[in-house]
Amino acid sequence: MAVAGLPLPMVDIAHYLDDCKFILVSNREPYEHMRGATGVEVKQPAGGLVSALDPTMRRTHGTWVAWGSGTADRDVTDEAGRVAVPPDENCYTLRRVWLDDADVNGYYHGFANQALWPLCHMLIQHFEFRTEYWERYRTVNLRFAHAVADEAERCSGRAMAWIQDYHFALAAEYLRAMRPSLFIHQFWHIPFPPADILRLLPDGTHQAVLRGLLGNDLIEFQIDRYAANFLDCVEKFVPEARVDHARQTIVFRDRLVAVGAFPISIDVERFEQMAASPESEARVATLRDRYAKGTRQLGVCVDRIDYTKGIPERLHALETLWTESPELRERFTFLFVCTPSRTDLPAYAMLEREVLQSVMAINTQFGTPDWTPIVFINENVDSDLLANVYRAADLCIVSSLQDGMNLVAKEFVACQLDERGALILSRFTGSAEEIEGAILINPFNVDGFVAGIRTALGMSPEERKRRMHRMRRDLHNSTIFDWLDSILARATGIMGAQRIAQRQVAAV
Ligand code: GDG
Repeated sequence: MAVAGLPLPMVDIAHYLDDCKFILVSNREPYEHMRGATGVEVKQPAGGLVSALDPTMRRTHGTWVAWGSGTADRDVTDEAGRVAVPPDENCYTLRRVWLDDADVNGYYHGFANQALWPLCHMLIQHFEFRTEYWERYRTVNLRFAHAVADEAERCSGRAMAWIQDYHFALAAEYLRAMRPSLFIHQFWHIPFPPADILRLLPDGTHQAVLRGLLGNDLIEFQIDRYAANFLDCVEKFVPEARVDHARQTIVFRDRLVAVGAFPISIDVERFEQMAASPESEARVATLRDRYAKGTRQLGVCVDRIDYTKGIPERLHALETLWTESPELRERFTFLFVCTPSRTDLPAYAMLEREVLQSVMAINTQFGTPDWTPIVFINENVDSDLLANVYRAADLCIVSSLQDGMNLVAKEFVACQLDERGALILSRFTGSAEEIEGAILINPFNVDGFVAGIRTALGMSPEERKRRMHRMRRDLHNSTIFDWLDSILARATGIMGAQRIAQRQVAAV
């Protein structure tokens, strides 16, 4: 993957940061050094966050702290785990934190992905708590906090740390103890559960998670409902905290912690460009010729194979549709892009097997010598191909059982340059609260789900165009750069207010 030639950032972060050093913290690193056949190769993991934040980081000359997961990562860093990136351009510092197998197993696969992930998505049948995982999670969060504190120490002036996600629920509190005046904020990408779910974590642990997050000055959630759940949990489980629901603030250990909703989005122009390229036009024409000629229609979906995404529910709805409406056989084909994910965890490996079996059973039951109902791509495909698939489709289904936001819905809208497609979207995604014009479904209600697909299939081209046009217009007003801009505006606003308050105290 390319490491150079990324677009310039559309948010001038320097304008916000003034002389303040920016320290970003995430589990995944923006550049991985890998041992390859021809020596060390540098890879940039695909994904919205890295492609939005890397150009931004280039402007800040700050530091990105992340797990050094590449096979050659240690070969290129100094003793503190630091390396200048992007390679040959040296715009900012990547500070790698080293994790051994037991750390990865306990902190990442264990507590983050087997306890917090299912709990936050309210899919408690997958929830597994082990004390050993929790201990590792604490140790690794502490290690990250030390790395950030060290980075803050290295600069003479002020610094701001921005932590990403549920891998680091405890880091802010540890960091606060090390650097009391550091400005710390955190974006929580996944849902935040109601109190009755959070308390399934053992006594002491759910309170620790909340107190950990309260080490921040600002906690950003995707939508208001998750922010409200967090405030509610703090009120119930952290008796020393004072919660103001109307202002979305908490007074904790004599500090004010702000909470808010900042819905994440995508780099809309990047997706549009991918969907508009000459190669894309050709691929879209091929896809339509093969699957959507004349009155035939093509449905698509794109997911990591994860139990939160409602993949078996989607298969069940399609099976029901083709059973109840034989006339749709050979007239409606569905393309699944299903990327293997977290395959080290038994629940994920099992889900992948289950999905493959269902696809085979459906194709055997309804398929004919000339028609395969489900075309299944079971690998990570490049983002250009994704853009072509989104553009070629007559409809896209996102059927998550719970989802913090869901970027696939927004990517589909961005790539619909011909405005021909309908979006079928689970009510239980953050996106459903933002996108107006989708056909909303409840993935747990198979009949309603099937009715949603029928509505999409039967919708007139004019109505689809009208809806898609509106969704595209709204998306243009809410890109990943708007997201970044609103977070930084809020964070620096709070920082400024804190400085004024400190000066007033000093003057008394
Ligand atoms: C978490 C939250 C929140 C998928 N397959 C391929 C591929 N993808 C890309 C998609 C999309 C991304 O992966 C998936 O994003 P989602 O938003 O659907 O979900 P999570 O990974 O669960 O992310 C979620 C998000 O964080 C951001 O805050 O929206 O709610 O769960 O971008 O396009 N990309 C490529 N090949 C694939 O095969 N290139």
